[in-house]
Amino acid sequence: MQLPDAARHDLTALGWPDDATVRATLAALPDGRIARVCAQHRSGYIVATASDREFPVQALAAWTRRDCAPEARAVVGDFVLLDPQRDQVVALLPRRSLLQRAAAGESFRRQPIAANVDAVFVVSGLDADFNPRRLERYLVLVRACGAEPVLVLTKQDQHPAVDAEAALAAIAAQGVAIHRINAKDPASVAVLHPWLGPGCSVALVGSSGAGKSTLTNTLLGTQKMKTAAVRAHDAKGRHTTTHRALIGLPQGGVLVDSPGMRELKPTGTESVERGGFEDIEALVGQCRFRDCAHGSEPGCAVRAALEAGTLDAARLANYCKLGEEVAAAAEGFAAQLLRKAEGSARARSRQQRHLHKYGRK
Ligand SMILES: Nc1nc2c(ncn2[C@@H]2O[C@H](COP(=O)(O)OP(=O)(O)OP(=O)(O)O)[C@@H](O)[C@H]2O)c(=O)[nH]1
Ligand SMILES: [Mg+2]
Ligand SMILES: [Zn+2]
Repeated sequence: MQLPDAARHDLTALGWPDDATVRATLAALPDGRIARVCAQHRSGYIVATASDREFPVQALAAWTRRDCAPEARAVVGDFVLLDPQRDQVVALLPRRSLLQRAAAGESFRRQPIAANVDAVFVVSGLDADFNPRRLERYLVLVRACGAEPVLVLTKQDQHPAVDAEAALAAIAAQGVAIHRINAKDPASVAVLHPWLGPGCSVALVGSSGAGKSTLTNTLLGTQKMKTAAVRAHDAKGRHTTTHRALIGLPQGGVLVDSPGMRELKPTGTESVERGGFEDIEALVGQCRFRDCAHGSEPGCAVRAALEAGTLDAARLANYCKLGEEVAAAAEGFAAQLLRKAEGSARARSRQQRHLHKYGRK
């Protein structure tokens, strides 16, 4: 099916980028309707098509099976092909990116957050909830998914100064854009427009109370998402947003607003070095010994930087902690795959023995 130009144009309003690879994918598609997943429900999805309607559709039967890997199912942001006659998903289209974390409590199950996003706004209030170590953690996960991370620091109108300039400068030095805004003020959020527009998709992540829904409403120009004041004593949010939702913007493109995250564990696919710690990685490369533990070894460039005050000890500790978490998650995930493979091999040999004994019925 060759989509007419008008339909292709409408798809960019849904965040479908109009580049050569995508045009080739479109041209190769069989007859059907392309839709984008706006929300996920227990039994199916809410999707939007180029004609801008939102409606419920049924999931593929394979996705409802318990052993279906979470990343094999459609998630918010995915493009799917619908049956031409019925409101039923028939295929998941190839993804450009998939933002994911390890499921809370279970380190070895991956939990997709949003698919096909070009940028991720890591939203954080400049209030008492501000935590540079948490921001570094977000950057590691976002960098691993292939989307561009952008730090969006909200509540600048209430908290113009924050005591973390060194940590922010280190993040900016890794090429990450940082913007301080008042999420309630349209003029202030205009600095984010370069990431928005036809064919662009942006996911908002961050703790509860950070201002993700406030920012969504300001960019949208209407109070679509519910927001709520944070607790006075510690500035923690109240988990106001409870479902992930894809929202079309008036200028084209989409935003994905998410519930605030309590826990953000790596999946084991990340690279801490490329996740915003390139400077520490470069120092490690300058240590005299390849297996330097940065303790009492002579010629340790990491310790020298700590002593010279050019490297922050808390940031170094976070780099080490995140590295250990990524390695443990990768190991746990591999062990789980192995257990699954052994389980199915045992089941196959049981079946073979059964066939041998009783023959095929
Ligand atoms: N003054 C000011 N208040 C803000 C700003 N951003 C958010 N707020 C307020 O912070 C509170 C929490 O904002 P929400 O948008 O509900 O936060 P959220 O990130 O969506 O939180 P969850 O949905 O719980 O994850 C609300 O009372 C907002 O009005 C800002 O830049 N300036
Ligand atoms: Mg919210
Ligand atoms: Zn060293």
